[in-house]
Amino acid sequence: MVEQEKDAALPAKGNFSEWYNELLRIAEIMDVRYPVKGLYVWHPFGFSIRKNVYSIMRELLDNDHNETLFPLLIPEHEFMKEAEHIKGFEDEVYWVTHGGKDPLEVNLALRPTSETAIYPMYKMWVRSHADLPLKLYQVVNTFRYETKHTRPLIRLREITSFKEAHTVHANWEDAAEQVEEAIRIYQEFYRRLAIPVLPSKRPDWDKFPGADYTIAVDALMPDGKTLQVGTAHHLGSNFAKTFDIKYEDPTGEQVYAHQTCYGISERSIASLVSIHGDDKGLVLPPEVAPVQVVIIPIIFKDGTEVLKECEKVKSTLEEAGIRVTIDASDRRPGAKYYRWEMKGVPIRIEIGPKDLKNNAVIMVFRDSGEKEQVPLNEIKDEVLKRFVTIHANLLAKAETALNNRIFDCVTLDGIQGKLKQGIVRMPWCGKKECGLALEEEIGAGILGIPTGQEGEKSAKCPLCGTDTGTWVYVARTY
Ligand code: A5A
Ligand code: ZN
Repeated sequence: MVEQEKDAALPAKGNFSEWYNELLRIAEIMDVRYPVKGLYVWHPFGFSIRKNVYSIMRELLDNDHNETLFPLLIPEHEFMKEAEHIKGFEDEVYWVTHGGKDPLEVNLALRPTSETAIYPMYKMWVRSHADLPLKLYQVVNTFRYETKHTRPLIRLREITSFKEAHTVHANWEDAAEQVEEAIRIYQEFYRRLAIPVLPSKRPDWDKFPGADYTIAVDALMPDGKTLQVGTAHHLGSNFAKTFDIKYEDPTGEQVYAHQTCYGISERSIASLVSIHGDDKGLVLPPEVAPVQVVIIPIIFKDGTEVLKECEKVKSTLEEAGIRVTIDASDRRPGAKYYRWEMKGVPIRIEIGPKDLKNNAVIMVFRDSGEKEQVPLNEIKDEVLKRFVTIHANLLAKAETALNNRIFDCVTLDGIQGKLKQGIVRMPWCGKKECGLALEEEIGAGILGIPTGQEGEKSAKCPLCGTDTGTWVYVARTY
């Protein structure tokens, strides 16, 4: 191995935690050396993945939401208005108390989320039923003084890529429909990332502070723990009453609005790199790969002809909107393969003198490792066709991995054994005591009730023995 390669050796993915940290470093996604706990730096390559991922989110939302941008600082008196919300967040807020040496007249919270920044403005913006529904979103940084173990992209104190949508509706039912729509949008978003997610209704004690209820989507990480990668909250008229958000209905009466909010963060990228990556590094679905095709010239003596052909192939692909790089550095081909495999480039094209004689190139696919000879005049079509199948393969593989790791269990012993491997589905009577006792006894919590559940077979809650038709997901969580 050349020096460079040894430096960059990645631990096997079986050792997930180490693999994850090293992958973020070697593939140049995040630099974790910033000297504040829970704050990390995006490398340009990682940021480029982020850009592609978030443009999918924007595309899905821009359909019928508008993008906006609110201030980072929230005055204390606004932040302190909604009692439940305060209770949920007060231990997590960073406060700005000084301007230079002067104490501020009003302390300012760094937003941990933006309800209390946005809703005082909604009070002024919402006047009539004709203003509804109002659907805005923003992509911002938020700050949470997290006390659990911080990890890059997973648990941050500065969440740098917080997409939060805030909607206002005429009544409770419309808001409930919007929560369902939000979950559909998140499922589509994750489908585009080739990640299957499980939507479930959180138990009451785990809902968003100030909400009527919360639906979350979870992804299964390679170590069998789940990661909550998105949430949608029905806020009822709780915030509307606190912030006095009313509208005039068609009969001229002033009525409180109903609201929802829903958010995702760079956890989406944590799940993306974790679920698809392998022992060689990143594996990216083509749509979000910063480099979609890398061309490696195989040069022996005079490389003029080969390089000319590489440029030609590059232009052809670029004309079709494909992101292409030629690696013409003087590294050995093996070192180049290694490098671009680490970066998750979906397709590698090798072009050498022998290939030119055959009027063909060699294509190698990152997801399967498969090789194929492709005639020069078919390269573009083949690449576009393969992008579709690569995405489908990644999704199918992730779906199989998920389905193989969901286990139905009806006894505490059974649950404990299976939790090491993945997610358990168990009957639950619905009582909080049983939910909390479960956490106590086996150290894993109820994720929630799968959405759309009906007609399940009846079974006994393993904690209290009550018969129930409700089954919940239980998992070890990040
Ligand atoms: N205003 C609503 C949308 C809200 O704040 N919801 S939330 O608290 O549930 O956060 C939305 C999503 O952000 C979560 O589902 C989770 O995926 C992500 N998230 C929350 N805290 C995070 C943290 N400390 N680091 C990274 N992501 C986080
Ligand atoms: Zn019970």
